[in-house]
This record gives sequence, structure tokens and C-alpha cells, in this order.
Amino acid sequence: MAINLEKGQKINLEKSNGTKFTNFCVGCNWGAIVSGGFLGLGRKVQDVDLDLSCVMVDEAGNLVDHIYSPLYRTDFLGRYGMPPGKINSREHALRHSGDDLKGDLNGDDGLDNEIITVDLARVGSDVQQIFFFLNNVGKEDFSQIPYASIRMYEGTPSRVKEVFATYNVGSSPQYQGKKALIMGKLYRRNGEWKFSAIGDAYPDANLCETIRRIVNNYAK
Ligand SMILES: [Ca+2]
Ligand SMILES: [Ca+2]
Repeated sequence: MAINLEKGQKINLEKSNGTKFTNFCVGCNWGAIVSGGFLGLGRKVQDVDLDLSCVMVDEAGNLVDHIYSPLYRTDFLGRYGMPPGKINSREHALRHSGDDLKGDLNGDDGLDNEIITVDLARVGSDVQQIFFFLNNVGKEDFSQIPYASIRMYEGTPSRVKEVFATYNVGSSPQYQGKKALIMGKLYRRNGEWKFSAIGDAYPDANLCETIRRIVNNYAK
């Protein structure tokens, strides 16, 4: 049975049979904004480009690796001192499914639009924390998006085996003016990986601002 994550909640990555989750997916499902229209006439669809990303930090809280869209312009990233985007982590422990620029155009398809696959056994030993976060590239805030949810599950990007935890983001007044969400972090404690749900939303204009925020306020 999936846990509905609450802000600040910490969970063990343990299955009901006592074994650990070491290979799983973190996925985000969201919808484009559909307005007007009657019997299919005059229906307008506005694409929504959310980006699911993650950064890895070491014991001192320094950035050591990242996964975010390679579509971000390098000159834009360079202004913030950020390296080019990529979809694989150093040891191929984490991998992104690719940048979805639109969201579901015909209602909720129940599938995640961007997915990061995680293999904890391959994460470099210097990585102590892995932060997952969401940015909206467009101008709308999360409250205007019909639905957006993040979930952790066992399976593959095309086949969901068992949902472990879910977190709902979109379409709620508390997200007015908010365009970034620091979802949560995986972290090592006594040689084991755990997950902590952060759930803090911010008005950050772009992903670089969110990464700075993570490094300055969350990683230490
Ligand atoms: Ca995207
Ligand atoms: Ca979807």
C-alpha cells in the first residue's frame, strides 16, 4: 500500500517483506492546461513543461553530480556556474527518461511524463544525499496546472510494479505563485539509504535558483 507523503516525513526504504528498495523509479505525472470548449469545439490546450531533476551532494554539502535536461542552454547555465544538463549520473546509478515539454494533452493517462530510475547500489561512495526537485519552465504556477504528482515505485519507466509513495503537487491554492518544489531527498544514515519528504514550494524563476537554494539551505 502506497504512502501519501506528508511534508517532513521520513521513511525507510523497506518493503512489507523486510527487504530493501534499492532499484526504483521516481516519476512525475502532470497535465497540460485545457480550457474552454464544448463537444470538442474551441478547446484550447496549453503545454506545461515541468522538469524533474536531481542533484547529488557530498558530506560537506558540495555539489558532486546532477541530472537535469540537456535542453537547458549552456550560456544560461553558465551564468549560474552550472554545468551542462545530462540524463545520466556519473556511475549510471540514476538515469532520466528524457525531457517532456508538454504534459498530458488528453487528460490524465496515469503514466509519468518524466522518470528518474534509481539504482542505489551503484551510487558513488562520496554521494551522501540526492535531492529530487521539480521546476516549471513556463510562466504558470503549480496551482494552475490541473494535476501534478510525484511518486516512487518499483518497476520500470513503462511498467509500474508497486507504488511505494506518492506526493500531490498541482491544482491547490497553497501553490499559488510557486513554480519550484523541492520534493525530497535520499540520504545515507548508518550505511543505509533513507528517504525524507521535504515538500517545500518556492517561486524560483528557474532550476538554477532551486539548485542554489538546495546547496545553500538544505544540503549542509
Ligand atoms: Ca520537461
Ligand atoms: Ca502522464
